[in-house]
Amino acid sequence: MKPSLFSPLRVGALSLASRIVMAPLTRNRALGGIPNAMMATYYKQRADPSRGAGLIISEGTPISPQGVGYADVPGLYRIEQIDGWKQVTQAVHAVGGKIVCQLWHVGRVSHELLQPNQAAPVAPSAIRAEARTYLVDAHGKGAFTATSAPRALHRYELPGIVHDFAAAARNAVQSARFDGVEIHAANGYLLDQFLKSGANQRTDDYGGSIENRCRLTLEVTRAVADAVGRGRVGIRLSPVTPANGIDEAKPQPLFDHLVRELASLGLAYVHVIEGATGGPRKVASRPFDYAALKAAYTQAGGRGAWMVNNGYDPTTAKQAVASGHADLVSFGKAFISMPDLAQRIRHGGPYQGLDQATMYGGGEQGYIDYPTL
Ligand code: 8OZ
Repeated sequence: MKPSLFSPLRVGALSLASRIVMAPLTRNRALGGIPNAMMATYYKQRADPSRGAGLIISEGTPISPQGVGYADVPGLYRIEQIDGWKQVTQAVHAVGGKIVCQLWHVGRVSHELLQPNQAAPVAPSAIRAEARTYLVDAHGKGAFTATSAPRALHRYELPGIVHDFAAAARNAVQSARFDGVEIHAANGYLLDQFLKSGANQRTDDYGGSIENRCRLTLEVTRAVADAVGRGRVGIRLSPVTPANGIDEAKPQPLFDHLVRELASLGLAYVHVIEGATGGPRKVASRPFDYAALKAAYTQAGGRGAWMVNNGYDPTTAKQAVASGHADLVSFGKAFISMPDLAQRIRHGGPYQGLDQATMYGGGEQGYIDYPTL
């Protein structure tokens, strides 16, 4: 029988009740970078797999102070942050849910005011991102602001970044009790900056060839898999997104190579953003064959679940799973405005729209007050 959106699936070490995944969503409500009770409520509202998500991927979670690029995002490198996340995972598990933590280093998508000692953000090369970040002023008012000029990372700093990813993964699974982690290698952040030649002009063995540009992402993935077990690790990729000013002229051979290398690591899943993140599913200047990408992974022995994202609606999501295009589909904005999205899909609606004004920052409004059926 063909799988449906509502069929269970074993994903690495995790048993999921459905194929409906809540995508990672930055919400900027962790004051001072510490997860709070309001966040536990938000995730719990979406966690019951019979009505909400079969799997929740947390919002991007900085692995180190240097990895922070926005105000009020919840990190995972201080004891208070681990304790804050524990409340979240406990609330999710109490209703039978599953949650993995998205491990995030923003690289050049940051601002000096967010960095330790107000230093320049770090990047593969000293090339500024055509992007904006989100700052909060002394009065608590948030605003999008241009990113600061970055400095190029020294080669001797890279093992420290690999270490920070692995340490955060341990904090997530062993201390905060997440069911696993997702490595954020998408959307123009640090790992995507190393992958793509628009941001990576290095002349050492982390730049230039496809093999070299994939090196940091693969080192991070191996270290994280060693830290928490490969069955608890996923990775998120965005081959053609222009998010945060990132660009790659030849994405197909780059990502085909990357997923072939990932295939041998035995990960739980690969999560692919098709097209422009949160926008059009096609980027005219950057054609890409996602079926070929999946085939490259499978033919190289990849057995992880294949998760797709971006602009899916109930109809196209059902088709994606029934046709074998994907094993899992993640929904972002739909899960903000519909905590019981799975229930609504099962009943054919009604569907509830999103209030854009309350997406980033603020309090309970537009966060934990969306109604269920
Ligand atoms: C929107 C606003 C801030 C961050 C991503 C973590 O695009 C993000 C993000 C999205 O992956």
